[in-house]
Amino acid sequence: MSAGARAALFAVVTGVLAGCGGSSSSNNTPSTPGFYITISGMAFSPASLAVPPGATVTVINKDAVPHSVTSEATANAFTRGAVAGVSFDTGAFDGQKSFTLSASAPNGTRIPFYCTVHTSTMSPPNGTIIVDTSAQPSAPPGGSGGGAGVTEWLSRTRAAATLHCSSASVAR
Ligand SMILES: [Cu+2]
Repeated sequence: MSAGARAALFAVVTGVLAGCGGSSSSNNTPSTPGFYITISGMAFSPASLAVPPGATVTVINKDAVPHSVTSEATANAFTRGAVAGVSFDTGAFDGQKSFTLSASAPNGTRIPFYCTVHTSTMSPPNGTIIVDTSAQPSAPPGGSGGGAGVTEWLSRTRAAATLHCSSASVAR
């Protein structure tokens, strides 16, 4: 997505949400743009993600078994490690877990990560976090087993906001 399209999308979403004083979510599915890694079917998606220093990455485990997102010094090392002093580790978890990238992470650093539970049996076995000061958040992954398109996500957001507004006005 171009920066322009992204800015436009943000403006639309902000407008939709601002229309009735924000929106609340009743389930665990993330609803705001951010930095997401989904693990589903023993696979990391995306395999490489650009993240600005200091940003929080949310990892969503859709499998019935625990996984982790753990930094390593080199791909296929399968031991906890750091690159340029930057490390992270969700620990093995079910559901959802977040970690925050160091605010001092040097731009351009590429940090491989793996799953401590499944190591080489993951697909791919290693992912990569790329420190990028210009990286922008993306729409949250949605639906089952794959990322929903931004358009679908936007229409869901809009529907939720509309529902929220109309039920609020009925209550008055
Ligand atoms: Cu795993």
